[in-house]
Amino acid sequence: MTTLDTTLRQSGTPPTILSLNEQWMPFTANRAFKRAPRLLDSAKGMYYTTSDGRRVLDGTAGLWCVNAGHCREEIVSAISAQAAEMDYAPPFQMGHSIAFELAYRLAQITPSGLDRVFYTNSGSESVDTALKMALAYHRARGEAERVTFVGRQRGYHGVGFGGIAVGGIETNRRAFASQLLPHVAHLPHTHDLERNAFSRGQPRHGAELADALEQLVKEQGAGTIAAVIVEPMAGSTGVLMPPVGYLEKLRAICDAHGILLIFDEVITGFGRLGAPFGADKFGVTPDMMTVAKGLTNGAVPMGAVFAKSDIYDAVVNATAAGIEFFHGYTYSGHPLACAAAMATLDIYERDGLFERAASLAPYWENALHGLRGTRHVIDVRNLGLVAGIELEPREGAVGARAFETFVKCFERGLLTRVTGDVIALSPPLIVEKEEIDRMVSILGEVLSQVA
Ligand code: PXG
Ligand code: PLP
Repeated sequence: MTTLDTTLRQSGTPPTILSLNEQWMPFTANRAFKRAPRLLDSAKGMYYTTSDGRRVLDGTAGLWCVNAGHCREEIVSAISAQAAEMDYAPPFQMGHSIAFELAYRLAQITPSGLDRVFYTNSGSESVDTALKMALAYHRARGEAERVTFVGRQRGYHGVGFGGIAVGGIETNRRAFASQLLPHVAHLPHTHDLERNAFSRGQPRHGAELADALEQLVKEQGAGTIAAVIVEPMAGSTGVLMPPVGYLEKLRAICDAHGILLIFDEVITGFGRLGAPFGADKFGVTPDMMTVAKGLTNGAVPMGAVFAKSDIYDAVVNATAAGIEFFHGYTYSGHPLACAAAMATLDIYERDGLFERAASLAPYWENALHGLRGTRHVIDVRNLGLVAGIELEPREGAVGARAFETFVKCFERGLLTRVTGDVIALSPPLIVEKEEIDRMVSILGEVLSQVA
């Protein structure tokens, strides 16, 4: 049995022997972790404190979600006040005011037309919900034969069966490949180191990759395709920026053939790119948008789908009476999540955090591109307050070098995130220039030391 002596705890709680055996950890090398755990105990602003009392600079906003920084007083007290006022309310055939109030507020900041809000509890649930909405929409309009979903190679859309079917990360699909959705196609990914390495912002080459959608339409017939789902900037797969003109092209092809365009903005939503949403940053408006993470600053799980009112109207008006959309979650619009989201939106607005991200972006870009020339680095890409640093893989051990870098950075007080041989950075939008410099210098030192 794996045990952990926590006598080093600083919090004053009595020393206990904590077992690591029972929790089956998500997306984690369970055995290696339990041999050498990395444990976080508390968080404030830009920093975590580890179980052995070290401060760690949060270079990843938790997991791309704590955009306003950790443990903000306003969010903490909003959650606690709501818990005392009304802990839970059933969302089916019943309503409560804060859920409507939040939806109204969200509709004010979403791109024009995306003003219908459906609540979920995660990005994965948002994706499944949006895919179902696409089918319901076409059925409602008498086009029930539009069933195919088009995703993209290397796409990440969470871990529901819908999300892994349209997703394009092979390791997430392989063990489940025998039971995925039957009508799915994938566009090529847009990663092109040969032409685009060390691009600042959107890369110049690759808009033509969107033509694969036109080709699919030719092969399958437009009348069979329900929706295209893409991340406007692909995060989880290793930070892939959309080439200039690419998203515009996808939008035009979808428009020409009556195909819905879904942007999965679970990472890009709520200021990450220096604009409210990726749609704003890139000037391309989808028909639906999936969000989660930054919606509540990560403080309470919550996701949502934003849909154009035409989609809502078509689905709702197609039913003579009764329930129009047979879908929903026990915790859709959970009062604590709504309270957290309202307080989060207050902070984003009052502190101008989306604008702050935009104004820091040039500094961020210069600092990160300072890693060009550092050992192992074969690409640096950036947009808003996101960066991907791609390393030359070690021969025969894809991902090993980046994982070692992650562990060493953590030991030196910097939290990073790694997928394959890409190190991703996405700090809270409250980050200071001095902290950006520190991230880059820790990362640079570690890279010059790892084999
Ligand atoms: N869509 C996108 C675009 C995401 O980035 C999800 C859906 C799923 O959300 P939930 O809340 O179900 O996890 C995500 C989540 C990483 C990493 O390491 C990224 C995510 C999740 C976990 C790890 O980059 N994104
Ligand atoms: N499984 C069972 C047995 C349930 O009763 C429910 C909800 O009532 C669910 C799963 C779905 O749970 P959720 O609504 O939290 O997604």
